[in-house]
Amino acid sequence: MSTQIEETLVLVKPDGVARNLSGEILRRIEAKGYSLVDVKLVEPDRSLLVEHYAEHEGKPFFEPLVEFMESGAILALRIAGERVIDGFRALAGTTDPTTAAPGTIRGDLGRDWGGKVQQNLVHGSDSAESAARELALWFD
Ligand code: IDP
Ligand code: MG
Repeated sequence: MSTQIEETLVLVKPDGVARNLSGEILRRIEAKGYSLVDVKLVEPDRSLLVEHYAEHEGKPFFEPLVEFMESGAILALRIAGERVIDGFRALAGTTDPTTAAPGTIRGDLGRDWGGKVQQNLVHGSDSAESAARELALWFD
């Protein structure tokens, strides 16, 4: 079995930064054994967010999602480790924070707050292709 080191993009979304959970989220990533390669606090242009979420364009939650992502600072992380792409998705938990499993970032720290969009604290790339595309968008 290959032990190739992967990299993935993690975003602490505006709800996570505003709730001062960046440190807790970083703690979980480091405790799992992944390493931090690069990090920056950003307030991205709308065009970057539209590009980032291109696969969801046209869906009913697309516009509220982009507005939510524009609502405050985002902490972008480039992290590395063996199988980190799947590993971080497991740490994050499933998309809906109300029903995400306890023990995960979304399950322990998130819930629905009555907004129009799921404020689920983090983004993680979902495949090697997405990771390459998204890291280029946010870091290059
Ligand atoms: P993921 O972040 O778990 O990969 P995606 O399906 O890629 O989930 O959706 C991107 C983001 O869009 C989610 O993290 C969440 O913030 C939001 N979202 C996804 N599905 C819905 C929905 O049905 N209603 C509202 N917001 C949603
Ligand atoms: Mg996704």
